[in-house]
Amino acid sequence: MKQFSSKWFSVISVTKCNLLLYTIFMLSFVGGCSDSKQQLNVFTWSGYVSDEIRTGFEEEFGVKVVVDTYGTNEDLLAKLSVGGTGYDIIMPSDYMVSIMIKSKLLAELNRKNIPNYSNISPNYLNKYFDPENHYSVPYTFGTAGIAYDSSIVSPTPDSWTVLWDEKYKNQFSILDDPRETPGLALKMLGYSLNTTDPEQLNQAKQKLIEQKPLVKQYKNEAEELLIAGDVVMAHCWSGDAFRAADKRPTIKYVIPKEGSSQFIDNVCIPKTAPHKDLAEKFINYLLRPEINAKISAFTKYGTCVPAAKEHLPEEILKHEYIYPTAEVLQSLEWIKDQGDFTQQYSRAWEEIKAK
Ligand code: N2P
Repeated sequence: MKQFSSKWFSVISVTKCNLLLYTIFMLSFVGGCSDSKQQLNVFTWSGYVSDEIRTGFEEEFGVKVVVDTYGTNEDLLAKLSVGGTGYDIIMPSDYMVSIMIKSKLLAELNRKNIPNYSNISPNYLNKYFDPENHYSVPYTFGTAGIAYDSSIVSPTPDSWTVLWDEKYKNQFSILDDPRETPGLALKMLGYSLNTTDPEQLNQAKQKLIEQKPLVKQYKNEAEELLIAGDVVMAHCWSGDAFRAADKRPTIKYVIPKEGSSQFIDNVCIPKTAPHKDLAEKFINYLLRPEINAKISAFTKYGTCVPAAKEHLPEEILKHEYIYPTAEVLQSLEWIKDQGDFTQQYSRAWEEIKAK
């Protein structure tokens, strides 16, 4: 009897043990499932996709979103040109959309999968860089200008020439960008930032070489530098200036009187995207008015979705530089794809940096 019961006991233990193994197996399977969730790979500018936007999409669609960042359109192009990056979503600016269309790097969007496309204001559609928006959907728009700490920089800067003032030696940063940076010197000299005149570009290059000993840092993510007080001025993109001003209210932004650049950044899907369907769902999500409002509030750039404005505070809607006045708009140029001459810009910028 004793023997019998112990036999039964061991049978029960084996069963228990199996149950335990089975449970472990099932748990690891479930864990495995979570790892094999579909993944959306986003490649974008820093400060463009907030954790809230990312996790909101992850939770609603049961997927994982991974966000990587780049600093210039040219870095994005270089990465994409080598192919097979695994990226599903990218956010090139206007002129880069046109370069990428010509280079056949973008997938055509299936508008049927993006019903919220109809939320976009026609003001931001059918632009020269993608005349029928077959490949791009506008994300945000902004400008480049000068952010400055108004408690230190005086008088209030109104010209690009302040970035050549010895007084601010080692106290300002300049964008590290083969189009924006020569562009600022061209504007200061009174030329178009799209010049194809080698002599004008050469003058701009000399100016930037002359400026170099005064520059603390060439950097595209100026926000942190401004907040930390590492610089008192920055040639930067408007959103970065306004985000810095949130944390350090003495930071102000100005578009110099000689004029500057403006951009629309766009959401596109690379031709090599592994998850095109999911990418279109993501684009559709970004175009929901309440989501688009969150994007504008976070990035401090303008919204292309009029219905998003209902969810935005006055201080953003009335912001003189987020929605520039007609006078400021007149002084702004879009950076254009200058075909073969584009290389001259990149070369000039490399030469300046190598000095
Ligand atoms: C980065 C914003 C960059 C926009 N914070 C430039 N197109």
